[in-house]
Amino acid sequence: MSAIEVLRTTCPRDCYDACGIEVLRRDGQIRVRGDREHPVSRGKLCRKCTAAYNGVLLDPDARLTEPLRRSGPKGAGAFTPVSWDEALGAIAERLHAVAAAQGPQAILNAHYTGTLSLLAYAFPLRFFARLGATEVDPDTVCNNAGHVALRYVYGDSVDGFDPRTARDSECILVWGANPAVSAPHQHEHWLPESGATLIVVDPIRTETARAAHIHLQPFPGTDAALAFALLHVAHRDGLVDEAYLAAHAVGWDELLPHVQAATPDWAAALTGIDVAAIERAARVYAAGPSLLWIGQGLQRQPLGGNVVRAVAALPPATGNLGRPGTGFLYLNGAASRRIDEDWLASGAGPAGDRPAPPPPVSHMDLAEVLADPARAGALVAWNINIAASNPQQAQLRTALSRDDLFTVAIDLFATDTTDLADVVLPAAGFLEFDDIVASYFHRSLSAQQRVVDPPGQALPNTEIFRRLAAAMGFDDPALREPDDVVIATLLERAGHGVDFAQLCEAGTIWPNDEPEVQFAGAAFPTASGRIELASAAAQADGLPRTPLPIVDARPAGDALRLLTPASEWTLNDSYANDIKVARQMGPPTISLHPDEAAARGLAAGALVTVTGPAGALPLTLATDDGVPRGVAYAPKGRWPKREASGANVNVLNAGEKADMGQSTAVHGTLITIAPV
Ligand SMILES: Nc1nc2c(c(=O)[nH]1)N[C@H]1C(S)=C(S)[C@@H](COP(=O)(O)OP(=O)(O)OC[C@H]3O[C@@H](n4cnc5c(=O)[nH]c(N)nc54)[C@H](O)[C@@H]3O)O[C@H]1N2
Ligand SMILES: Nc1nc2c(c(=O)[nH]1)N[C@H]1C(S)=C(S)[C@@H](COP(=O)(O)OP(=O)(O)OC[C@H]3O[C@@H](n4cnc5c(=O)[nH]c(N)nc54)[C@H](O)[C@@H]3O)O[C@H]1N2
Ligand code: SF4
Ligand SMILES: [Mo]
Repeated sequence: MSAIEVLRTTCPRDCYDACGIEVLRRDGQIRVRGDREHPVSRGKLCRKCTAAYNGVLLDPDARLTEPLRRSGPKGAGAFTPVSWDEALGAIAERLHAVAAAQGPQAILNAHYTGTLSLLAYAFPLRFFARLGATEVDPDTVCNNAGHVALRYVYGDSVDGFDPRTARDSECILVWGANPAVSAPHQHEHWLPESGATLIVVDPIRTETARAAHIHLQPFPGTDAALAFALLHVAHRDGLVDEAYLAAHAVGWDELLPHVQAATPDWAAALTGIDVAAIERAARVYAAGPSLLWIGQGLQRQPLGGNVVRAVAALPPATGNLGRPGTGFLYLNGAASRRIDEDWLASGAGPAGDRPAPPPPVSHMDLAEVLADPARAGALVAWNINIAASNPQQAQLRTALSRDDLFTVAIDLFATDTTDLADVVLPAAGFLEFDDIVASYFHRSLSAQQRVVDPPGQALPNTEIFRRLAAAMGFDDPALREPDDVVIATLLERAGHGVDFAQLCEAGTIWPNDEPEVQFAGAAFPTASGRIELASAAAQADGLPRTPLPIVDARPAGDALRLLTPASEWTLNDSYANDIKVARQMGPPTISLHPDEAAARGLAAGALVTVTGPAGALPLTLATDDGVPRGVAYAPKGRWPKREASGANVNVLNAGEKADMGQSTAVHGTLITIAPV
């Protein structure tokens, strides 16, 4: 037997952590574990990835290993293996035919974050830009309302605090994020080791909330009232940084009347949080230095954009911006590590030399658009499992079953989405190709290394789209650039003085030795060059000039507000097909407060029918006193085809939009529950 090699790579999933991974390899067999020297993973991956990366990901029987063509009715799961040439030839022929008959905008490009590694995520977009396809705006299924809101206020949503600055923080306010599940290493290490007072705002008493010094538990969709009340206390108690506002913000005068009206008593009545807790949290946060983590769960609400604008007023108003230990984070984009994402996604120079793409479509409208032959002749779904993660699950299935819709699906596994496709292409997993990972929390840059061969004929996204471009007769050099050249160019442009071999050796680098201070230069890319607490841009878009102290109405009658956030055991919809993960997940449940269940005559363990605006779903009732009255909790991430009902929680979700960015308001879903 040969010696064991130890190789470094990085988890590229849609997760804040971007863990460093150690791969032990001998005779072509590998075992995956956390990199002990990596400051984030510290020798331990999350439990779901430990299972899946040593389980279903390496299981050739579970993986797609060859291109497939449908050989039975849509959705029946009957496919015949074909060669890459035949599959790509068939795709090229149909895409050309749709483009000729209807125009290329009738070809839809649906993609998201199955992998966030830079090339596999973005290089294929060069192909779609050349084609002139309609993009299904990726962030509309996740976090676009928050992006739009933060751009109104700061001109930028992807330039967050550097987490290392927490060493100078006295308080960390986590607002509508649940790192115990969605960023497990930040929950386990970063938060407690900061030594800061931890304030968590979450309607659910999550593990993150349990670990907090102060847990504020608002009714979902009432956070703007809380934000205004915190500003009220800060203002009343002389904790507003008038000098910072005068120098760097516009619109505080317009906000102030709302702030003065938003007493803690008023907010307590709307949010359900008691006055003393509001007062205490306001003083601790305002005293600072404080960090604000704006979670993605926070803005998946009917008024989610307004909520984020209101919350985003806290850092400048209290002087918690522009000095060590302060700032806010929604996401840290790769540009903060000088990665040229525009070039990666287009291969071209500045945006000016490209033809304008057709207007994007929201994921909230995808089912409707796909049902319309005039608008949708073909769909390419890659890096996403729309039949599990999108709203209007039943309507989407019907649309995907249209005989005259040509669907290509690209994945590692046979998902609900690939089952409904005409051509299925097998994608390589992250252990099987080289790439770069840029965490969206840490300001680090990491290598993703090929440590094992892909199963069968699977190929990375990049190579699939290079070959498809060739099959289509597109000969633009940008569509043919090999991965090693793209990687080298990205690293060279970033100018951190490392090439890919050096990055692989290091695993992860932090381009700056010292934490950067967010907005240290107080240069805000808004129209005024300042923080816009009142925004003419928002007004021009038909929105209020300032955030408003408004909340969602409480559900009427016996309706409950359903929250379906991240699940501990899946990463979005991934890993539900891993045997160990599936065992841990158990049957699908919906949790209510014990008093809520009792008031409805429902006992834990009962089978209930949950009815939402788009459909109904049988679930097992559970009770949890961390869930408030009037709210139900059922995490996302199950595969419809693995459920007895053939559906998951998105069968309930009608695709209601938030107030900004055509984005999802999934946590605004109202349901009723009845015994089966
Ligand atoms: N009810 C409800 N629904 C939600 C949400 C919610 O909170 N509640 N959250 C929403 C959010 S935040 C998001 S981000 C979406 C996520 O929804 P999705 O993007 O659909 O979920 P993922 O599981 O991240 O990835 C989808 C697929 O990508 C595949 N994949 C992984 N790596 C690769 C690769 O290298 N190449 C290719 N071609 N495929 C790959 C995986 O196998 C997986 O099947 O779901 C949304 N849906
Ligand atoms: N294990 C695991 N990790 C993941 C994912 C996963 O599916 N599983 N998904 C990844 C993806 S795609 C994303 S976008 C991130 C998301 O990760 P986070 O940013 O943590 O967001 P969510 O988990 O969607 O929701 C966080 C919290 O928001 C709360 N919430 C819901 N409504 C409200 C409200 O009205 N007000 C307030 N204050 N809180 C509210 C929910 O109760 C939940 O606990 O996680 C990533 N990490
Ligand atoms: S999903 Fe997140 S926590 Fe799990 S291994 Fe990947 S980066 Fe780490
Ligand atoms: Mo997401």
